[in-house]
Amino acid sequence: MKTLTLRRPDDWHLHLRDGAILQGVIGDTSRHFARAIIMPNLVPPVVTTTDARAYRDRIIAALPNGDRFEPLMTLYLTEHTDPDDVEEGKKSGLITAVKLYPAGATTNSHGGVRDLDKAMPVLERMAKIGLPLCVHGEVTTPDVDIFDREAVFIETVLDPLRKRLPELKITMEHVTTADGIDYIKSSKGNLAGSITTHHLIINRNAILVGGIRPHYYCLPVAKRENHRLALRAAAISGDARFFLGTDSAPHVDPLKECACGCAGIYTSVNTMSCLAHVFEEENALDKLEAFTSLNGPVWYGLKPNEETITLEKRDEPANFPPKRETGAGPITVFDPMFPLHWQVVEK
Ligand code: OTD
Ligand code: ZN
Ligand code: ZN
Repeated sequence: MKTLTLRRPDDWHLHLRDGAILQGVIGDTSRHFARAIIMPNLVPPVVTTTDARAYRDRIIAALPNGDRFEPLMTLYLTEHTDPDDVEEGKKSGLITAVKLYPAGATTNSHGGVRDLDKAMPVLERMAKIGLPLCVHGEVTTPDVDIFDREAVFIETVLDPLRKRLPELKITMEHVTTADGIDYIKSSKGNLAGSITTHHLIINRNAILVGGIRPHYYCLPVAKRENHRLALRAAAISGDARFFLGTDSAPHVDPLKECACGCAGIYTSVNTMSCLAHVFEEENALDKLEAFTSLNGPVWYGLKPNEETITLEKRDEPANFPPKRETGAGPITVFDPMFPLHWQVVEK
């Protein structure tokens, strides 16, 4: 039997929600991951240090007994965010990053930023104190095709911002295009990118071929095959600027399976199995640890985890539950459309 031992992974982009969903999903992350950057797009969003502290407490309270897991908190950037509050959040050790959602770009982002100029005082302070900005890198203007939103964002928002404030450390989250990968690779510094599990596995056909498949719909929407291949090449390259951010985004089934379904794919349950499969397929199992456990901590100025996890490749494929039942309803688990032979050995 093949086995693979890695330092315990971290998830550098995760949605845990709140209440019954948080309660239902947190264990799927804390089972395998030591830390995760927690997205602030609750309703209402996590905008102040006080909000973030209270949310962190709710996450800790929801953890299954005995699980050690550290939520790394973020603030949702608005045009009214107070630079002093952000600085205090960083100094107290509570805040790991600030999140930029262009208004309307994804789930619960209507309160995001419309005019980046209005957020410049906060961004300047972040540059000064070394606090990273995580960005959802898509423009939302109606004249831009949804498949081009990322490329246009790089050209019209990200690149100008980086020129204006080169000291600001920016994570381009959930990169979905070859354009994004090339832009990060060509940058001289202060820029890194997270890649999701599902964007390494599906292209846009998964959403549309043979019927509309809402459980493969997420934002940024999956792109053409050439983009998926570029993401794979970056993930397995060992390049320290690329690391895992699952963007696992649970929604209960009724909100996905309807005429106007929510965006989001729930991958926390089987992410490590999926990634081992992908990296093996690419003959790059030796690079998996860099992607899941080493590159992210370096970027965020943290130590890699001391603990390890072991994966085993079994003859029998794993039997993941198709749905995670929660107090708010069932949440469909990502189906990679191939059998998963790699499994984390549960302690
Ligand atoms: N994408 N769904 C959600 C967020 C992300 O852009 C994202 O980070 C969500 O449901 O919160 C999604 O498809
Ligand atoms: Zn996003
Ligand atoms: Zn997300």
